[in-house]
Amino acid sequence: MEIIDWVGFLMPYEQAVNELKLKFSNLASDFKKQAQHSPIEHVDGRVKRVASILEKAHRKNIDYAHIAEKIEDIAGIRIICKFVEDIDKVVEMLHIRDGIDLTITQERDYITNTKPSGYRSYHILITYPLITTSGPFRVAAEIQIRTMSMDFWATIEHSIKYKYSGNLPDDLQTRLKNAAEASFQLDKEMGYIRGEIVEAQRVVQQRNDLVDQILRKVEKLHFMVKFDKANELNRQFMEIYEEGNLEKLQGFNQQLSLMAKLYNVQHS
Ligand code: 0O2
Repeated sequence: MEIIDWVGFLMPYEQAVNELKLKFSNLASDFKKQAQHSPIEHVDGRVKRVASILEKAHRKNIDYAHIAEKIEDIAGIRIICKFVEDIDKVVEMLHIRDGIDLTITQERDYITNTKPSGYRSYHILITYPLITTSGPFRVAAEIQIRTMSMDFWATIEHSIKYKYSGNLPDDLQTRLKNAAEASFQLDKEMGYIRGEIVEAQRVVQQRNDLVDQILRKVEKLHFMVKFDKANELNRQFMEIYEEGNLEKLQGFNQQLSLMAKLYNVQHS
């Protein structure tokens, strides 16, 4: 049997995981910077461990020479969302990228078609182009899109299944099924109050941004023009902040902008 150079074999997959993770994380930051709800909560990625690749090859009767073509989830990206609705948005965004910086080869909707185990997640299989030292190259990758609740369940179930090598005792299987149902109900309930949650997040984000802007301006006024009333501004800020009135904070921020203009202080 031919010896596989695993380090060299896995290198392009690592590159693909790193690039894809960065792309989707940047997308999430863009939404947040524009004070919009990001359908992407966070992004994880991993290259399958050699032991898991060998186990899968053995389970599916795949010859070692065909591992690269037949095992399509050696590179894996996981996009975690808050709401089920966000999953549709992420899928839509991936469709837009299809043929641009990735190519979709297959989709598996385990949300509509929940697996008998109770597993829910949306899988998109892709090929991803890489430029390596030996030239252009396409690697297969699997993107799993799921809510936090689906992810929690899947992670727990995966480790339990691993511990029992797939042969779960009946009572454990029943409990996991119940937990899958609870996870489904949680997603449903959160979906009903999605609007409220998104609005609350927007207000918190807006308040945090305002506080950052105000403190930056006070700091600049203090250090750049030795503004002797900086302490007084800080006191006023704390008073308004503790009152928790967003409009007053906005007004105070505008007042500081005028002051900064008057003293010719550049601020971002
Ligand atoms: P790992 O360790 O996460 O990489 P199939 O063709 O259906 O027999 P295949 O090719 O594995 O199987 O595809 P499938 O079913 O879409 O599964 C791909 C991955 O989805 C799995 O990879 C798991 O990560 C996840 N998954 C699928 N079913 C379940 C499930 O019932 N429970 C949990 N927790 N995860 C699941 P691996 O290689 O199995 O595992």
